[in-house]
Amino acid sequence: MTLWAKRDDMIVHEREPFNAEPPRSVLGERRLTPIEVFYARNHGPIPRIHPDTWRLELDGLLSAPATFSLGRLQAGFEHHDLVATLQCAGNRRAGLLAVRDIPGEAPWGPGAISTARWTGVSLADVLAEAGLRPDAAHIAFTGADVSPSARPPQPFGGSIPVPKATAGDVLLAWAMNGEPLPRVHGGPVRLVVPGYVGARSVKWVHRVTAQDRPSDNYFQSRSYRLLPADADPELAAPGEGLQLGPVAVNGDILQPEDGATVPAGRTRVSGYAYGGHKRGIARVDVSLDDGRTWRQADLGPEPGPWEWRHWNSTLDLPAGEQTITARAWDSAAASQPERPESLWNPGGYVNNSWGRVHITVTSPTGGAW
Ligand SMILES: Nc1nc2c(c(=O)[nH]1)N[C@H]1C(S)=C(S)[C@@H](COP(=O)(O)O)O[C@H]1N2
Ligand SMILES: [Mo]
Repeated sequence: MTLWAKRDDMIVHEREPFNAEPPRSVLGERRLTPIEVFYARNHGPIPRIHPDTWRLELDGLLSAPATFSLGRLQAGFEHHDLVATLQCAGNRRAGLLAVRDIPGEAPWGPGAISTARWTGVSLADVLAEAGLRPDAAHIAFTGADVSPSARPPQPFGGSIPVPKATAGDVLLAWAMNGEPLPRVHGGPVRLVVPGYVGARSVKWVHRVTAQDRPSDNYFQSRSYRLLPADADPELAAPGEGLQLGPVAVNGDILQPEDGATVPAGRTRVSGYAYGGHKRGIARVDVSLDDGRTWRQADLGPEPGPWEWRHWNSTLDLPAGEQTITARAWDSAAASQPERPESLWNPGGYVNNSWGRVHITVTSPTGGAW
């Protein structure tokens, strides 16, 4: 155990603020990601808030603004369990960095995605009690952490449109995989916005505001937006570009590890695929000739609506330098784009290009004895 009770094989991009992802091999093992290897993405110092003193303020376009303690929240509303995948918009940024530099952004591999069972109350229920007014179009969240990387420095925040906030699947969550929500993951209480980029699942949430426009928080209006490839992020006006919300199909290979040396012959290849917002995973294909020919992988059991899906295939690997490629198809028959070159953007977000690992396959006779 090292930082924040994470396993010591985590790939730590930054210690302060703490940013870390699990290695590929760890993610493929199960449906729920154990907390000790769940990726962590932070933009500032992690606040310490006692559950007894935590309060949630609801304000803005509401007929009955209110303040909730954790006890009142837990006593006042029905509890829900939801298995949901969280994926950072920067997941797999390393593939974009290989195309062109993205100054100041961490080179996340394919591990900025994890899945947990979250327990909490439905944001829709809480908003209904607070009397959401018809002129409210967005629900904004504010966290208790102050990010020095924001300009100007400010608490982390963001917003989601009212239809998503009131759909019933967004949780104010206090538990993760059956344990009290750990501090590093937003404890005592965080948002879980399934199907949206991780940035909207605001941790250490203490304020929920109903308003007529998206949040003007730095992390909504400046960061976590998709700018065109030729835009200058310093010059682009706040709110310009596509503010990231719903996630599209993505996936990658988890086994074998990129750069691994494996013996020739039958080898198990496995990975994850995530359909994103309201889409399931319908098929996964794997290729040994960078997409000229494909074969279908075996899909894991049909998951819940907000979960990733694991897949595997056994490939007969010939000796030599090999590239294994994988692409997922979602339930709307959309698939992952072929190359990161076609996706490059100044923030290095949403790289959902084909999964690729380069490996060395040794022939049985070429062994080192
Ligand atoms: N208050 C707050 N909430 C936050 C963040 C943050 O830095 N501060 N990071 C966001 C981002 S970008 C992601 S991807 C997820 C990561 O959640 P995790 O650290 O529990 O994996 O939290 C989101 N919520
Ligand atoms: Mo993120």
